[in-house]
Amino acid sequence: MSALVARPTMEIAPGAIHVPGWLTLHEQRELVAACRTWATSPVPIRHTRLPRGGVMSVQTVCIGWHWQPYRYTRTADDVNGEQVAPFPDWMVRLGRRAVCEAYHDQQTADRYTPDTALINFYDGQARLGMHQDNDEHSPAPVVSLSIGDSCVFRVGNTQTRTRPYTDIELASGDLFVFGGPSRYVYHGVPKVHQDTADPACGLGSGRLNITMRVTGLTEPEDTW
Ligand code: MD6
Ligand code: FE
Repeated sequence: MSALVARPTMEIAPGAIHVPGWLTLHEQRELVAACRTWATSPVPIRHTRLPRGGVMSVQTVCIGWHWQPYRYTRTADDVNGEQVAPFPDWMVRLGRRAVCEAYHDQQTADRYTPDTALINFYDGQARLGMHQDNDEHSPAPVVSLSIGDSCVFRVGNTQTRTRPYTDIELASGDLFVFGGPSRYVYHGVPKVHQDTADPACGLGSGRLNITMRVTGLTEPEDTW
């Protein structure tokens, strides 16, 4: 949807850059198609189990490495034990383009080599509590792409999961990059605005978010 009022690129906090409408509708549809495939196999999308027994309201499937709270593994041991789908080269290139767009620094972009992505699906009721992304062993930026219904994205601070924070809207096609001094800020998704997406994005309902990361991990074989 072309907005009546243009939403400019904004640095929400140092190193936290929001680029509205970065993905074309064509790119959004291609990403949705890829995510639909990853959502079925080799590891089906599901509500991640939390250490204290609950489940997340968001549904997640991973590529490259499988994430569970506090750890990354190659196999989805809490789902079906299968090795997750490989992280494709085209997504590495997309991640580099995103970092270049956010920081206008070709060298930083060229060095950026994400090796995992968490693909989150939100139905109308799903939420994501305030958290830090600190299970990665690398301080490289996290690249976030949103498709489908818009949401409130809460960008906090590195010290506490409470105020001060800034609420922004992430809409279909938006890019958000978390790096530098903002790499470890608390953030969350307190609300999804149902039925706000342009159906041309490829998603009938709900919200899709893809976050690319650098795990900083290597295969056990690599350490020999
Ligand atoms: C989401 N994203 O937007 C969840 N993490 O649905 C995240 O948790 C996130 O968007 C780190 C950086 C950007 C993000
Ligand atoms: Fe996160």
